[in-house]
Amino acid sequence: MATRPRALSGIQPTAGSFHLGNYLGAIRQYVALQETHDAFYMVVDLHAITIPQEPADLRANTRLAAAQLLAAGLDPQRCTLFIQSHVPEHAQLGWVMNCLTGFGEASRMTQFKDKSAKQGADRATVGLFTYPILQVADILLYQADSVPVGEDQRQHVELTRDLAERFNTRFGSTFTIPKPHIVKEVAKIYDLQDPSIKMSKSASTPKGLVNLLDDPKVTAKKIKSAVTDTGTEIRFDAQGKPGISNLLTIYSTLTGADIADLEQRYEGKGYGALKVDLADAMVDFVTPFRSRTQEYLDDPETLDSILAEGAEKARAVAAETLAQAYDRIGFLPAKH
Ligand code: AQP
Repeated sequence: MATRPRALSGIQPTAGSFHLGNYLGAIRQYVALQETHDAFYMVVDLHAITIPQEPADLRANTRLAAAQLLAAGLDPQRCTLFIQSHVPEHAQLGWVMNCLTGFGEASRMTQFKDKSAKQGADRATVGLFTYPILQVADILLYQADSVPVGEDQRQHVELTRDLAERFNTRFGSTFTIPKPHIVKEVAKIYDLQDPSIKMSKSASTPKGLVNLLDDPKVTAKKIKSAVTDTGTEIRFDAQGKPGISNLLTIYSTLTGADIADLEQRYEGKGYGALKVDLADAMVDFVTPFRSRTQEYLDDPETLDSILAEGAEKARAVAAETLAQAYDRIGFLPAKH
């Protein structure tokens, strides 16, 4: 049997719930790729501590993140799901990649600029500055061909490609050069109250952010009070009608309906009708999602054993890649 291409991605356990942008931009792609790829997905707790975390919250959110990924459709029979800190090779290869990255090159990462601005210049850590480089190691350890992410992560996958090529040129062919897997239509889901910015847990106001684990009634209300544009026509026009276009994207992706069909269905009906139906579609989606997440949380033994098995499978791959990279660099092998 031909081996499948590899996919790798990670998501941070930095909130009590994933939001709709995380789900549509990234997690749906994780679920799809497990059918066609040898897929590795991780909860990136090492990345989470680039911003201060309360230890008890971090622990709880890490479990919650794993439970939500399973509830969203990741199947441990078809993919490898693990916690990043359970595989120490990430930090080890991360150091190597730090030593290959130019300071100016790292300084150009726009995510660092955004995130450090939110933290305040004095409070941003060196870890926040170098987190894209840890992400490089995350991807290269698994020899990933494809990296499903939202648009905001494109620059980091480009950095990964650059560093993989640099390492391969300097030390001999070692790493697969990965490609971002970004689905254009959902690459950037926008804030419901300000459709000029991406939906994000740190930048969005509570009314602009749809958390998947919120009470469905709250979610329905947020959809119904989403900012729309002047006029009444329901038409996809990302520039001229960003609010309604965002709602059409969300509706189309959740229900599988074509945007053109939606435009026809709502012709002459006004924004209210679309919002009511989208609110219903959201409730239909989040209600079972919430209960499936709760089922995993209520059964910590099963969750732990899925994560233990995932870490074991991930370590086998990561250790082999790291050993090869260490050897190429010229590190003296340890004799046991
Ligand atoms: N609005 C979005 N639209 C599409 N994709 C998105 N992603 C995040 N927001 C959107 C994608 O979700 C994946 C996980 O991202 P993460 O672990 O980096 O989550 P995050 O950055 O903590 O999410 P936020 O809300 O964007 O956090 P802040 O506010 O801290 O920056 C990634 O693939 C990401 O592209």
